[in-house]
Amino acid sequence: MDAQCDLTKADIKDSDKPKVEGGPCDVIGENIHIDTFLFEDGVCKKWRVTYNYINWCTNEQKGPYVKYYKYKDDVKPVLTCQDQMFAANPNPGNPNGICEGTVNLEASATDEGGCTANGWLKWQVFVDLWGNGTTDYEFSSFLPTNDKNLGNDTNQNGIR
Ligand SMILES: [Ca+2]
Ligand SMILES: [Ca+2]
Ligand SMILES: [Ca+2]
Repeated sequence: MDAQCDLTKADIKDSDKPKVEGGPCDVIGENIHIDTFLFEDGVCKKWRVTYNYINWCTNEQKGPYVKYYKYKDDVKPVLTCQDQMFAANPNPGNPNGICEGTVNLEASATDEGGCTANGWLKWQVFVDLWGNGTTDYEFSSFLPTNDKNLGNDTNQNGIR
Protein backbone atom coordinates (compact mmCIF):
# COMPACT_ATOMS: atom_id res chain seq x y z
CA MET A 1 0.00 0.00 0.00
CA ASP A 2 1.14 3.54 -0.64
CA ALA A 3 1.79 6.02 2.15
CA GLN A 4 3.02 9.58 2.60
CA CYS A 5 6.54 10.28 3.86
CA ASP A 6 5.60 9.66 7.48
CA LEU A 7 3.54 6.72 8.54
CA THR A 8 2.16 6.67 12.07
CA LYS A 9 -0.40 4.42 13.68
CA ALA A 10 -2.97 7.19 13.18
CA ASP A 11 -2.45 6.97 9.40
CA ILE A 12 -3.47 3.33 9.25
CA LYS A 13 -7.10 3.07 8.31
CA ASP A 14 -9.27 0.50 10.02
CA SER A 15 -10.08 -0.94 6.61
CA ASP A 16 -6.36 -1.69 6.10
CA LYS A 17 -6.09 -3.73 9.27
CA PRO A 18 -6.45 -7.49 9.51
CA LYS A 19 -9.94 -8.62 10.44
CA VAL A 20 -9.98 -10.18 13.87
CA GLU A 21 -13.29 -11.32 15.31
CA GLY A 22 -14.16 -12.40 18.80
CA GLY A 23 -17.41 -13.28 20.46
CA PRO A 24 -20.17 -10.68 20.98
CA CYS A 25 -18.85 -9.46 24.35
CA ASP A 26 -15.13 -10.03 23.87
CA VAL A 27 -12.54 -7.29 24.31
CA ILE A 28 -9.87 -7.36 21.62
CA GLY A 29 -6.55 -5.69 22.39
CA GLU A 30 -4.51 -4.48 19.43
CA ASN A 31 -0.75 -3.94 19.29
CA ILE A 32 0.75 -2.24 16.25
CA HIS A 33 4.48 -1.97 15.64
CA ILE A 34 5.94 0.03 12.74
CA ASP A 35 9.46 -0.51 11.36
CA THR A 36 10.73 2.13 8.91
CA PHE A 37 13.24 1.39 6.14
CA LEU A 38 14.95 4.12 4.14
CA PHE A 39 15.98 3.78 0.50
CA GLU A 40 18.29 6.09 -1.50
CA ASP A 41 19.22 8.04 1.64
CA GLY A 42 15.61 8.43 2.68
CA VAL A 43 14.16 9.68 -0.62
CA CYS A 44 11.96 6.59 -0.68
CA LYS A 45 10.63 4.71 2.32
CA LYS A 46 9.06 1.43 3.20
CA TRP A 47 7.27 0.46 6.39
CA ARG A 48 6.64 -2.96 7.85
CA VAL A 49 3.58 -2.86 10.08
CA THR A 50 3.15 -5.75 12.47
CA TYR A 51 -0.22 -6.37 14.11
CA ASN A 52 -0.79 -8.54 17.16
CA TYR A 53 -4.14 -9.12 18.81
CA ILE A 54 -5.22 -10.54 22.11
CA ASN A 55 -8.68 -11.38 23.23
CA TRP A 56 -8.74 -10.23 26.85
CA CYS A 57 -11.70 -12.46 27.65
CA THR A 58 -10.14 -15.71 26.50
CA ASN A 59 -6.43 -14.75 26.39
CA GLU A 60 -6.42 -16.02 22.85
CA GLN A 61 -3.67 -14.39 20.79
CA LYS A 62 -3.71 -13.81 17.07
CA GLY A 63 -0.85 -12.66 14.94
CA PRO A 64 1.61 -11.49 14.01
CA TYR A 65 0.08 -10.16 10.81
CA VAL A 66 2.46 -8.16 8.62
CA LYS A 67 1.59 -5.53 6.04
CA TYR A 68 3.89 -3.32 4.03
CA TYR A 69 3.48 0.33 3.07
CA LYS A 70 5.73 2.28 0.73
CA TYR A 71 6.42 5.78 -0.48
CA LYS A 72 7.97 5.97 -3.94
CA ASP A 73 9.32 9.16 -5.50
CA ASP A 74 7.80 9.27 -8.99
CA VAL A 75 8.50 12.99 -9.54
CA LYS A 76 11.13 13.63 -12.21
CA PRO A 77 13.96 16.10 -11.61
CA VAL A 78 13.56 19.48 -13.34
CA LEU A 79 16.54 20.29 -15.50
CA THR A 80 17.70 23.86 -16.08
CA CYS A 81 20.11 24.63 -18.90
CA GLN A 82 20.66 27.32 -21.49
CA ASP A 83 22.03 27.24 -25.01
CA GLN A 84 25.72 28.03 -24.73
CA MET A 85 28.26 29.24 -27.26
CA PHE A 86 32.03 28.96 -27.08
CA ALA A 87 34.80 30.61 -29.04
CA ALA A 88 36.93 28.49 -31.34
CA ASN A 89 40.35 29.63 -32.42
CA PRO A 90 42.59 28.52 -35.27
CA ASN A 91 45.01 25.75 -34.38
CA PRO A 92 47.14 24.50 -37.26
CA GLY A 93 48.03 21.43 -35.19
CA ASN A 94 44.43 20.17 -35.08
CA PRO A 95 44.11 17.21 -37.49
CA ASN A 96 40.35 17.73 -38.02
CA GLY A 97 40.48 21.31 -39.18
CA ILE A 98 41.89 24.58 -38.20
CA CYS A 99 39.70 25.69 -35.31
CA GLU A 100 39.66 24.40 -31.77
CA GLY A 101 37.93 25.47 -28.61
CA THR A 102 37.31 24.44 -25.02
CA VAL A 103 33.75 23.99 -23.87
CA ASN A 104 32.41 24.03 -20.35
CA LEU A 105 28.86 22.67 -20.36
CA GLU A 106 26.67 23.66 -17.44
CA ALA A 107 23.28 22.50 -16.31
CA SER A 108 21.57 22.14 -12.98
CA ALA A 109 18.61 20.21 -11.69
CA THR A 110 16.29 20.19 -8.73
CA ASP A 111 14.17 17.34 -7.56
CA GLU A 112 11.15 17.63 -5.31
CA GLY A 113 9.00 14.66 -4.60
CA GLY A 114 11.24 12.66 -2.30
CA CYS A 115 11.03 12.33 1.47
CA THR A 116 14.25 14.27 2.04
CA ALA A 117 15.79 17.43 0.59
CA ASN A 118 19.25 15.84 0.86
CA GLY A 119 18.88 13.00 -1.63
CA TRP A 120 21.36 12.64 -4.45
CA LEU A 121 20.96 13.51 -8.10
CA LYS A 122 22.74 11.32 -10.64
CA TRP A 123 23.61 12.73 -14.04
CA GLN A 124 24.72 11.68 -17.51
CA VAL A 125 26.05 13.80 -20.36
CA PHE A 126 26.32 12.42 -23.89
CA VAL A 127 28.43 14.31 -26.41
CA ASP A 128 27.82 13.98 -30.14
CA LEU A 129 30.87 15.45 -31.83
CA TRP A 130 30.13 16.96 -35.26
CA GLY A 131 26.36 16.63 -34.61
CA ASN A 132 26.18 13.54 -36.86
CA GLY A 133 23.92 11.44 -34.65
CA THR A 134 26.63 9.19 -33.20
CA THR A 135 27.50 9.66 -29.54
CA ASP A 136 31.23 9.99 -29.12
CA TYR A 137 31.73 10.66 -25.42
CA GLU A 138 29.81 10.15 -22.22
CA PHE A 139 30.32 11.68 -18.81
CA SER A 140 28.33 10.47 -15.88
CA SER A 141 28.13 10.19 -12.12
CA PHE A 142 27.55 6.47 -12.69
CA LEU A 143 31.14 6.07 -13.90
CA PRO A 144 34.14 5.77 -11.56
CA THR A 145 35.41 9.20 -10.52
CA ASN A 146 38.99 8.19 -11.38
CA ASP A 147 37.99 7.57 -15.01
CA LYS A 148 39.43 10.73 -16.55
CA ASN A 149 40.78 9.13 -19.73
CA LEU A 150 38.73 10.12 -22.80
CA GLY A 151 39.76 6.85 -24.48
CA ASN A 152 38.29 4.57 -21.81
CA ASP A 153 34.96 2.82 -22.03
CA THR A 154 34.75 1.84 -18.38
CA ASN A 155 31.14 0.66 -18.49
CA GLN A 156 31.68 -1.02 -21.87
CA ASN A 157 28.61 0.39 -23.58
CA GLY A 158 30.53 1.28 -26.75
CA ILE A 159 30.79 4.99 -25.84
CA ARG A 160 34.13 6.31 -24.64
CA1 LIG B 1 12.29 12.70 -7.73
CA1 LIG C 1 29.19 12.21 -33.35
CA1 LIG D 1 31.07 3.97 -21.85
